[in-house]
Amino acid sequence: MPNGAQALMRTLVDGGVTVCFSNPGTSEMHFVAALDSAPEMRAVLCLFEGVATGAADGYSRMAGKPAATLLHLGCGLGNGLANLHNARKGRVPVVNIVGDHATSHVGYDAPLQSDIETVARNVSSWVRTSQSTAALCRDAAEAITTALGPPGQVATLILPADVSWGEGGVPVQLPPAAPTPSNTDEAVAAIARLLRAGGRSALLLGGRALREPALVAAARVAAATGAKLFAEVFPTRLERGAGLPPVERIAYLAELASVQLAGLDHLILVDAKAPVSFFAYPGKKSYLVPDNCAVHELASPQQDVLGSLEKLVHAVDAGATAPALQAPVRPGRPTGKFTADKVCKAVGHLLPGNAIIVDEAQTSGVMLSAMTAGAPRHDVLTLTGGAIGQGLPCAVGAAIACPDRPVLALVGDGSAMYTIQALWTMAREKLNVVAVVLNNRAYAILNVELQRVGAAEAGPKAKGQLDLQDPALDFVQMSRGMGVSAVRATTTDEFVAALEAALRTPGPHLIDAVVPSAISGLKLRLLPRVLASLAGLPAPLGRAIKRKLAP
Ligand SMILES: Cc1ncc(C[n+]2csc(CCOP(=O)(O)OP(=O)(O)O)c2C)c(N)n1
Repeated sequence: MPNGAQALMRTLVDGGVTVCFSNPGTSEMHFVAALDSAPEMRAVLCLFEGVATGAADGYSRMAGKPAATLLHLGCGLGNGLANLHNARKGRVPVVNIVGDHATSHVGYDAPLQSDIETVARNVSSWVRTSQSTAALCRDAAEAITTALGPPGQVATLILPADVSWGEGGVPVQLPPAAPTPSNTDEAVAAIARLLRAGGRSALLLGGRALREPALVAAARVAAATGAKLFAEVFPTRLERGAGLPPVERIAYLAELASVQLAGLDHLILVDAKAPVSFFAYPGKKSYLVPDNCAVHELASPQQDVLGSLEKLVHAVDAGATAPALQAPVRPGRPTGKFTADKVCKAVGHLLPGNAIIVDEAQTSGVMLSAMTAGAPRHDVLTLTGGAIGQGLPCAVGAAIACPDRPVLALVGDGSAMYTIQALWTMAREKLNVVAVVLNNRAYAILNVELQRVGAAEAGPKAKGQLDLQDPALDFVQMSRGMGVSAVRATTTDEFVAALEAALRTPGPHLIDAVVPSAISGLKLRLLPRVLASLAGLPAPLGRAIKRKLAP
């Protein structure tokens, strides 16, 4: 008979969980030993829990099934919380296995004793401390089923050491998945009626609605009814590029989102929430839906998104309507002064087909959407929960889920430093990741926010909290120190050459792109650029962008 840990391993593997991003300690040693009992389980060591949880998030977004994490008690789980938060907000399935002291040891308040369940609850919709070896695999099967959803969720199984080492574990198979209902015919018909009634309507697509089949269905509805298509601000996984329906993302800046949504009579949610601003600002609205706009829900996160959209296609008689599709168009090779925009332009110029872009470029990525709009089809994974330090780990997970696809991670220097250890895992696992650090030597976005919140005139101490110049971070040395080849680019030509070389050479590479901050002279420069990156371009900006994109 297997012990608890061995039976758990079998239950995970049989339940489709075949990758474990781990950072273990003593209480997890039986689980670690059991890894070799299941050849199907890939174990990936991460040198910080935030890397393990972010990798599990990225893996699951691309694999469409959960990975496990292996974390060490409350402290280890706590270290991984920020990226579990991102997974939760993105409705991404993750199964955490968190080791705990043996039940007989808990009463002694040993140094690592803490209230793990309390730590877990913040990010997990399912938390259980398994009480016995006999119950363990039933608990694990429930954790996997809950994580799978819909909606995808974070489930945390706490594994006391004696439950793990106890004899008599019995693997458990997952129950057959319950069918996911689409919205009712009546509800869909009501939405179809209002779409045909002639007001100004938009579909707001989120979650699973940003995958190709759902996008095509939504684009048919849009073409047949004149409704606009929006995507949520930070998509979990957006399929885009040449040949796919283009969709305009709601802007991060509430001022711009309000412009996008102005004049709408109906906003129809498809696996998405009604838009709110990221933060509250004095005198500004938090809820961004215009006052006279009615909100309807075509598909909730619990429902069948594609099924509901297909019902709507039928109800508006759009089955034979051709969806608008993005034409192939790439920007020319960038030249001249090196800026973050040139990095984005180079990405648009060189992006290989079927790539996965992980976008944590922050202010430096303002032009990324526009520059890659007509590139070969690709997936974009974004910072769903706003907790930075997600980009490099997410790239690890995406590359493990899709070993045949190139992964390009664009990360701000500030963001990169949170989970820089991800580079070591990239090297150890020989992942095809090109990491571009947009090294503007600042927390530049916070300079914007400092102005937007209307704080008092910033003095040197305040400005010092947003400045990363001294000492300058040397990402080339850090990367090489973790086994990832790296170069620094300080000119546009150097960057383009480095990106070309990195994309054609297997294995991980890092490019330290030393760029000026994209937001100096904030009001004059940032807002027009963000506006320009939106699909509904005002004419002069549209012309300017087209000039930039012209080969
Ligand atoms: C976990 C977490 N800590 C802190 C923040 C606050 N924060 C938001 S953006 C940012 C700085 C980002 O800097 P960088 O990645 O260099 O991008 P830039 O703003 O310079 O474009 C910080 C600290 C956050 N969002 N999440």
